Amino acid sequence: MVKKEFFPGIKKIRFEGPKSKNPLAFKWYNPKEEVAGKSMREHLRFSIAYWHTMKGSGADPFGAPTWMRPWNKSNNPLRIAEDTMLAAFEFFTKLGVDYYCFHDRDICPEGETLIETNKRLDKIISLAKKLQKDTGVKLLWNTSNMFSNPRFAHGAATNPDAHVFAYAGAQVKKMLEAGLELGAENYVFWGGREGYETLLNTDMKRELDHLAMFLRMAVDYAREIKFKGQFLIEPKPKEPTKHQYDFDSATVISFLRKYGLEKYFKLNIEANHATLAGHTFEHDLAVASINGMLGSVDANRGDLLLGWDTDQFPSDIYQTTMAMYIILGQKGLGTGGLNFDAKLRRGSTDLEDLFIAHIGAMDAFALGLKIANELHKDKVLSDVIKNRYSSYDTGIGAKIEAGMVDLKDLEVFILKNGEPKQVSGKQEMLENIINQYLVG
Ligand code: XLS
Ligand code: NI
Ligand code: NI
Repeated sequence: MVKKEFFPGIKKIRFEGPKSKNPLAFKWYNPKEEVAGKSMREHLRFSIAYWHTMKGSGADPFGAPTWMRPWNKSNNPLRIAEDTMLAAFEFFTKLGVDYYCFHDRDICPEGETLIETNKRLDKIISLAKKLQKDTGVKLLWNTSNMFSNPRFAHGAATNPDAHVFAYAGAQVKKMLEAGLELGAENYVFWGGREGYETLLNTDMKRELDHLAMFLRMAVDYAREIKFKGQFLIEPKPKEPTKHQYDFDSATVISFLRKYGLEKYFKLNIEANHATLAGHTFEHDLAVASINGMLGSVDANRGDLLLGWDTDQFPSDIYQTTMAMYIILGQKGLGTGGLNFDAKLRRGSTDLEDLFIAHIGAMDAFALGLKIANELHKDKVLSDVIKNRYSSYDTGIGAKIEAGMVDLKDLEVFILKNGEPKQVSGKQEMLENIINQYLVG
């Protein structure tokens, strides 16, 4: 059989340096280049999101699909699933990305029954396994789509109907087995429709208890089958429901702690979800990181003028620098990676646009990595921050941190020392310095 080629005319993408005019070459991402003792490739652990890159169609609520992909040509949906998988691995290897991520329903359409669906899945999973072996591409994480099928209209684990809860459980069971089979390094729970529209018909306490119970079952089953991947929860504040339960890092961490689940989970932080929650990307990364729970990243970008998840490719170097600053600060993402949960704009209809978009995103993170490393090396921020809190290193501050003083002691201190002096936060100076680093 002749090997099918879905991206003819596109060769393996190479690093050509910042002066290159070739849109199909890396300007900054040089996989072998060392930064702080590790190659860029090891630092960045890029991953492709199967749902956008392979299954996206360009359709929006106002119009039909605009992207006519060569892997969607057959009349047989199972043939399409196979062709899509072949095209995916051609894309990963031509782009030079080591990881990918998928939902169960991305890689294969559902059948009439669970048995039929799982049989189909088994076939496509074995194709994925073979292609992983042939190419060396690995599975960063997989997940279950428990939001598209109409049965999940009122949620999955938080559905008021226990029958639906059970369906979701069966689905996650299968995907944990798939994760084991494919060596997934993580397993993601993104909320889907876990949330609510109105309290007029919702028992929020019961729904949250059910969600915790569901996650506990997943942890137990993973242990039973010896699936070792890291569990991740991906916060998002709204969309598709009005109030998503996994609002942001802080909300998810307190939920996990309430139910005693915190040691089994880390967080997968998505840039556009953080901004929808009214935070910066780096804020939600930092909240996860200071709690020891930053596990992975969905690397994309929103649009400040639009109030939904636009899932654009990351291109803002300020943002990628701040993200990499936090990631380097915690010595990397461990088993996590930078997954491009991003899609082309509807009008970007050329097949090569898929490559161009990912190249730009990889370059943006490569630059972010290099600049963040310089900031760390030169202690640009850390020295200023250390100094800003230095009053806690000696005297009354040290006693406060050590828990050695009470309110009466504080009163005595003030009676003796009077008003504190005004101290500048130096924000503009720091912003100016960051710009010097960005421009180089
Ligand atoms: C949706 C989420 C989703 C998860 C995977 O907004 O970003 O794509 O990453 O279920
Ligand atoms: Ni995501
Ligand atoms: Ni998203």
